[in-house]
Amino acid sequence: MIRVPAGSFWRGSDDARRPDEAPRHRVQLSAFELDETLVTIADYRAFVDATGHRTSAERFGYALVAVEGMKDWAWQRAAHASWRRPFGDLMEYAVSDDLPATAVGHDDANAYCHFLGKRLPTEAEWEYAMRAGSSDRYPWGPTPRRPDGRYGLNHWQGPAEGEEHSKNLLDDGFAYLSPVRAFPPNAWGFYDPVGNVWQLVADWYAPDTYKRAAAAGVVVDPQGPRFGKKRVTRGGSWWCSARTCSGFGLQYRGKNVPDAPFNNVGFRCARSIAHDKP
Ligand SMILES: [Ca+2]
Repeated sequence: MIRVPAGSFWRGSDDARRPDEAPRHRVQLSAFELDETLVTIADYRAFVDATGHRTSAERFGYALVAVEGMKDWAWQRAAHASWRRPFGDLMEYAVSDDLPATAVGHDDANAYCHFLGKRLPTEAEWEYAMRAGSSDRYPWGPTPRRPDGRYGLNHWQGPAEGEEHSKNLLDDGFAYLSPVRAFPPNAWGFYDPVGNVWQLVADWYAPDTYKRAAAAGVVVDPQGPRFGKKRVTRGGSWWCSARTCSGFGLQYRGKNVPDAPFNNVGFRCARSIAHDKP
């Protein structure tokens, strides 16, 4: 894990394209620790071997899966898909231990973190750590390409507009999931700060979270609303393309039904540090 010292950052934007990203406000955080990579298939297997945990996908008998050639938003129920086999019976797919564990619901992620004495990061902790000081859409700047011209995150590069997902041009090197250290880390050492998989965080989603926080002045260690129907996901995934999904990046607030097992959703764990208040 990487220790993130207490600090503060500006969250949201006054001219955001989406209302739930406004307004800009100051967030102050206590120190915490956070996994430097996404939880991998090997990590999750060790947890399941020790506890016998069954994920929501395993109880349902399917996970929600997207594949090349599929229409946008036409996610399919792939039989026998789970963290062990992210595409289930829908597609032959070579699984390796260093891919992120996917097709897990919020409870499945929580159970893993708690087993290790950890927890999911809050939405604010996630953004602070993934930004690593950046105020741009990506940790390295305003576009998906890093200053060296290479793509900095695993997302989807498709052909012409309107048929984005008909073919994966593979410009970033990966059709689907990528190993958790495949792309360079951000300035604080966190891998996959954006892209590869959406990342589950602790908070319930509400469209007015930022408005409430801003009304309180400087908000300290925000936890999000006490209740909700969907949980926040952040960062964007391998399925996000330039035109069909504006979600990949540091600002977009995704949301999922808690037990929905998508094969483009994963997580990393955090741990509180008792001292060192902001
Ligand atoms: Ca890709």
